[in-house]
Amino acid sequence: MKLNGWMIVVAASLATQAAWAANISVSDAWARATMPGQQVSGAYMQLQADADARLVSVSSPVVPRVEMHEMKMDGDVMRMREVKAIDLPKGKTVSLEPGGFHIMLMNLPKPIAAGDVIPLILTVESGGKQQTVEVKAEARSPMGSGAMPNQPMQHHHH
Ligand SMILES: [Cu+2]
Repeated sequence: MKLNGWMIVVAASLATQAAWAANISVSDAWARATMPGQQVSGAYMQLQADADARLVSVSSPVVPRVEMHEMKMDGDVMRMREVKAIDLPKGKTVSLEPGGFHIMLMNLPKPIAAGDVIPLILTVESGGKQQTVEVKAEARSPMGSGAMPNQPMQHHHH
């Protein structure tokens, strides 16, 4: 299946949508292709919920460890930290992007090549209930994006 840059993925579970479920739209999901030997990468997308919701966890069948991170400038150093949840306020487009909130793909067993499709399972909480949203993120080459400096990032876990 060929994925184009702009796509909408809606949870399969929404076919039997209960009254409480938030409708989650996901667009422009992509992951960063890696260099040989690089075991960490990032995934990015835009999310919109039609009810107040929170992204509470992300997993992937092909990535051993997935975390949600926030990147912020601390003085002149860019730092990342893990966050427990990312708020998805009703009707607002929330961007997971280089330099902000992002999904961290860790302990990668093999490199991610441009064009690879990384399946991600988002767990979203809304109205006290949880639902999952399946997203397919297509890998893009770091050369093509140029949005993140090609240097090691400092991770701070609290
Ligand atoms: Cu990170």
